[in-house]
Amino acid sequence: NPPTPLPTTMVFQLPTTVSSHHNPVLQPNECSSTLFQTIAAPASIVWALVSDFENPQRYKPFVRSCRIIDGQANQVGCLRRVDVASGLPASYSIERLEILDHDQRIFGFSIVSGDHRLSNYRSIMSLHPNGGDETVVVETYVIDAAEANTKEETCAFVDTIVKLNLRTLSRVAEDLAGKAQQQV
Ligand code: A8S
Repeated sequence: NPPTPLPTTMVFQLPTTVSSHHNPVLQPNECSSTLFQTIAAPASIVWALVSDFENPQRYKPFVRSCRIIDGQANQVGCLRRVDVASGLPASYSIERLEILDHDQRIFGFSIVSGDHRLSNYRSIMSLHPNGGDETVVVETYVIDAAEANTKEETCAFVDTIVKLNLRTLSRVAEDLAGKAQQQV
């Protein structure tokens, strides 16, 4: 299933500690979007992929390689350098791990620099077991509208990337879950 906009009713069913991450207060120059993806795999499998800050290429198809350039991997505050595929309007991005909550399964990172035009980007993902070994992933990002672009254009560009990442996450996690079942 393709990622779809989050029905607002669902935000209010999340615990307040989680839903606050998906209801950001925006500055006038900022835009935001929340997307969700249902995945036919247990949250433990999805979380293993999402929380692996050092290896975004496991589910982000544009990422060519990634390495930790400052701090300890998977410690809040560490920085990664992500090199992306050619043909994109950028070649690399420097990103900071902001939140890694293994109990509530909340992951957050921000983009601190790079040769792209994404300014002040930050993203929060939360995972929600949905019964029957299904997981709902909710991702909210906030970004400054690029100088030459409208908020709509900026969000349309980012939405395209995030939706593709979520779809790929779904496929990879479902593949892993299928393999895990075959071993039993
Ligand atoms: C993510 C989200 C985004 C990544 C963007 C928005 C990026 O990696 C790509 C193209 C760009 O122009 C910017 O979760 C940047 O990774 C694919 C290099 C940052």
